[in-house]
Amino acid sequence: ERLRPLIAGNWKMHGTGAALEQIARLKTLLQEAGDIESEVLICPPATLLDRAARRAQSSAIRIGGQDCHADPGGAHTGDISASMLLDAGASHVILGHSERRADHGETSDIVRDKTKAALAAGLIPIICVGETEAERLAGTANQVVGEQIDLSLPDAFGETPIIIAYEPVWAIGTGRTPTTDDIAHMHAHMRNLLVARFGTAGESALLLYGGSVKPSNAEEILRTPEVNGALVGGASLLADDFFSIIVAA
Ligand code: G2H
Repeated sequence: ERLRPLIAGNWKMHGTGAALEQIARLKTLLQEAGDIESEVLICPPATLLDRAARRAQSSAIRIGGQDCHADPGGAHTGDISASMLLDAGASHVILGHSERRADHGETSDIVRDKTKAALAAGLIPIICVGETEAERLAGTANQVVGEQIDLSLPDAFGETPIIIAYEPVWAIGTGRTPTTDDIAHMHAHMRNLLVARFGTAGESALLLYGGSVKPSNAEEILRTPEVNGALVGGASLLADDFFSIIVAA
């Protein structure tokens, strides 16, 4: 049985109020298209969450955060808790993106704590993993991603679906992508690890690919075995580009 694909847009640190027009445009495109198989998610900057959620109302577009704190509240200036994201209209949260791991020193242990916090608040976490170019060249990509999965995931997800995004660091925002063979191998490796640890929840886990997904390569990537969707950065900023990736799934 084919898992329902998830196409998630990660706006990163892009967008002020004017960018909400892209959500309105996407809403129109989706309405005109009628039945779309994929689930559609947009993760705007935190400042836009509430307005984005309002714009997305009565459409199939869901809204997510890009990070949350591991604690439910407290003296953490500048941070945002999982329940705050939920309150602002988010259903999902991206965790452990390589930019967070690099810019903010997020280790897999921290990502696991954040994942627990997201689950406790009722958010669906999207946990990011991926090797650097040096690790790929050294032949350790499988081991690195395996360790990230082992450590970044808590032991129980309850009823919440497990969603992992495989984002090779060297493919992010560079226009370079792995071959579909390389993606298929890594996704099969991740599937095996998840099934071994979580059983049927691992079988139904959504394995997204991320890193320079764009309209011109989306179809090929999205029909690669064990790819259940995409996490899209740059190409999610314009509704028309993002829409063509959505319909390619
Ligand atoms: C990878 C991806 C979205 P881009 O980070 O998370 O970004 O599609 O711009 O490579």
